[in-house]
Amino acid sequence: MEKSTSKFIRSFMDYVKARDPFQKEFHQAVHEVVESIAPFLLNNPNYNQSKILERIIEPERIVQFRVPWTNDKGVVSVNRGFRVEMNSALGPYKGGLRFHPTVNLSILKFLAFEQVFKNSLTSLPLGGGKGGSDFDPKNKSDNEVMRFCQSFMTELQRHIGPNTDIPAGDIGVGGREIGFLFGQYKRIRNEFTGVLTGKGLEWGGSLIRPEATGYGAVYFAEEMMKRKGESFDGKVVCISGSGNVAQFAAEKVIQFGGKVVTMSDSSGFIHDPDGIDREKLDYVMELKNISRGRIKEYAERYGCIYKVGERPWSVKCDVALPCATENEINQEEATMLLKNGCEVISEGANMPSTPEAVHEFHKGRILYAPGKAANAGGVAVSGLEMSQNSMRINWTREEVDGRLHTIMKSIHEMCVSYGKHNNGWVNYVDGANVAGFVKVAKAMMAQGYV
Ligand code: NDP
Ligand code: 2IT
Repeated sequence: MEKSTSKFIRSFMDYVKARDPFQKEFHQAVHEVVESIAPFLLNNPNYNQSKILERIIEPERIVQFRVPWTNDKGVVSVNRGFRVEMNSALGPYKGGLRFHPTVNLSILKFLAFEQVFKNSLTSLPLGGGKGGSDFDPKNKSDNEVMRFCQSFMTELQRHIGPNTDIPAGDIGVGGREIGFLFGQYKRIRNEFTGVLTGKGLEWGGSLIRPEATGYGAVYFAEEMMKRKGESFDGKVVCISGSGNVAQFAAEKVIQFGGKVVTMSDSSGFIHDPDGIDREKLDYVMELKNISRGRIKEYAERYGCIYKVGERPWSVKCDVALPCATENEINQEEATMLLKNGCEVISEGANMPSTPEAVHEFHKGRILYAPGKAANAGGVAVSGLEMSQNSMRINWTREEVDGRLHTIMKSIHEMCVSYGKHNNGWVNYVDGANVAGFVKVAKAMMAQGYV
């Protein structure tokens, strides 16, 4: 990297850190994007003159609110609710809600920032946002979750709308939570609109939305492999997580002839060398979505290995699909993956690899797709759900899946065209960041200093 470029990055990061010294995850996400786009900005001084970077890292609006609720025993708790409305240059704010005890402004700003570029890559008219709460849905009854969601939406409803800000799910927010949130929005506003995505099929949801993120991450990996004349057929695949994204990533890998050998949750991972087949995956789906149990129970049922408190990256594989959470692959684990022959990483989760891990993947010249490209299928189908809601029609499964597949292929092409080096190797991080950024930046320039 040229000296002037690294100086530019350093001085900008000093500015970001000085403003919000404790937002580590946000710094990490910003640094990755700025590293990719610095050469472009230095070549296009008009963007710098209009302070495009300073503007793009500053949320247009953040709302934070109190969420009081009572548990089944009548005990009162108070959680924090947030919505970060990051950027509306390309469309209304769009992005998920996360319910997890680790939720804070740093996490939500990093996620909202990533969402802006991800949504831009989908080529759909979507701005970027993210929200959530430090509420932990684990070990809560359905009624407790309902009361929490109702209290959360009682405040959030005044800030969102089908043409303003359209939340969806993320960690801890699935079909059950979206249902409770939607019910409360409708009750207060007296409107049946597409204000949330990930809705149930009978009440405005889209086919393939539950599958979209996991399928999309696998479609993206397939595109990367195709460029090398490879496919999923016969490949050994490690997946982390066992929630929405992990489950449908596993489903698509199985359909493509790959063998999924691991899944995990925050307590540990299972290693099933025989492969998680359709029947075993149905069991995982039942376990996680209905009985809401732990992945350990899989090992007890099928008699395979369970490692307490560990992540699956020590298991030998050809493809790794991190589908749990941020910073879940560190440098040491990245080195281990490479040493064991892993050649493809497609991120279902948001920012699951630390910067040091990404550095190892790049050094190893393997096929590495960052979350904002690889997991864009989820929000893409959310965009398709919004279109169907506006038109008041429902597309078939094949129609939506076909569109999802086309969008993932197109994101892959954009990454290649912006990230290809002279020797043919593709830096998908640079590709995704530059392709995603340029469109947002151009729109912001056209819309004046807002
Ligand atoms: P879920 O809540 O359905 O599942 C999350 C999974 O990850 C669970 O298995 C959970 O285990 C595990 N997990 C969560 N936090 C941690 C942690 N700190 N350490 C270890 N494991 C953890 O969420 P999703 O599947 O929807 O989301 C997974 C990832 O994908 C997130 O990074 C999310 O931002 C990203 N994503 C999701 C999209 C979507 O459409 N849902 C779209 C794009 C990205 P446990 O049950 O023990 O908590
Ligand atoms: O991180 C993400 O892209 C999501 N959680 C999905 C967002 C959405 O609006 O569907």
